[in-house]
Amino acid sequence: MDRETRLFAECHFRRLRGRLPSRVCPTPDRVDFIENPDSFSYADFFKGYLLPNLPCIFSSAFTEGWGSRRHWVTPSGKPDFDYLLQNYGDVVVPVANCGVQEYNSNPKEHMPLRDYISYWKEFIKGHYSSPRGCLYLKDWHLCRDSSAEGIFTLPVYFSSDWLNEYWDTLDVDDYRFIYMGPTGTWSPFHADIFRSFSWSVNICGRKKWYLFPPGQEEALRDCHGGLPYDVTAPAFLESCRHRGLNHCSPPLEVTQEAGEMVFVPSGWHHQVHNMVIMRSCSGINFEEFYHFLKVIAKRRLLLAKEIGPGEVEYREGSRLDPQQIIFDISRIAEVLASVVVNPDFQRVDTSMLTPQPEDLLQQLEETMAAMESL
Ligand SMILES: O=C(O)CCC(=O)C(=O)O
Ligand SMILES: [Fe+2]
Repeated sequence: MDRETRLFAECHFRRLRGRLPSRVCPTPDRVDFIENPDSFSYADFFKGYLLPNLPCIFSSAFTEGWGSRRHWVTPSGKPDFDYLLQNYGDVVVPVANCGVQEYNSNPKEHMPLRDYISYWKEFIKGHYSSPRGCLYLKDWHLCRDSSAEGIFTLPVYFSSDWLNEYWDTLDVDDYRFIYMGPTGTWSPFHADIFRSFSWSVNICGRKKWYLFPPGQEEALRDCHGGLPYDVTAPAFLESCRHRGLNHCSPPLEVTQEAGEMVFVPSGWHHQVHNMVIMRSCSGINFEEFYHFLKVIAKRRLLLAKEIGPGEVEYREGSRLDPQQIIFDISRIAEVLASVVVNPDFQRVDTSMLTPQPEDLLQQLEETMAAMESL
């Protein structure tokens, strides 16, 4: 991130500060397609999509060098079952049954990848149906459980990824998931954890996304306040018509082709259908949220201390530049400041928290002040 971009972003957030947060965002007319990696900088993404919180699709040129794209797909664009079996056949993976609704999600079971692939082959042979239902391999933490060396390369646009950095630091979890499944598998309507933004790449096959800007989900609630499970279900569409829900504009529909990367901005609800086939993606209570912020804050404060001329070395060869560090510190400070004054957080017993949230906030603010001139 360059200095001008950071100042631009800080100005953007200063302007937002006085505004009401619950404003319903209008649905944009279209989703931009970003063709060429050479002419699309970090600042372009940051100013054009991340800050305005708008989705976009990156062309397959952005994921050209990925090992998964090379090894996991046959020349005819189908998943390479033999390669997957040879390399991951014994790995136990989570599998959801898309045909069974459990609250607003699907029940999950676990099985070795080998069994899932057998099911998949049977499903294809059975003309895309099976007595076992429609099973979707979801949320497989391949990167956490085994070496994912070369499978993907973190796009520069997502290099300051707080959620994954948090879990990597704790060495417990991550938000990097693989999904794979036959045509017909799908993910019900939801928004991502903590209203985080996410990005996701199709290794092969085609996905259809239904995207709803933040706030629009409110108009979709039923009489009990529940959010829909399937926004494409005829009964749901009929109930919308019945209730005269024309103040809720239809979702943005996006088709994601093989190799393409979708950016899902913060707080956007979405539903996803596999039209042809597989993907890999990146992506608590108040106490845990504080812990999460603290871990990232400490890491940024440490990096801030080291800022000298040029770039700062950062985890396994990827780098965070000084402007990104300063920007992250100011964002963490702002989020923490709003956590500290939140009435729900004030009900939490914070006496055991170290450092005390107010002290951490002060440290962040002092560091920001000391770095103002950079
Ligand atoms: O691909 C899917 O089925 C779900 C993707 C999703 O919800 C996400 O990446 O946030
Ligand atoms: Fe999602």
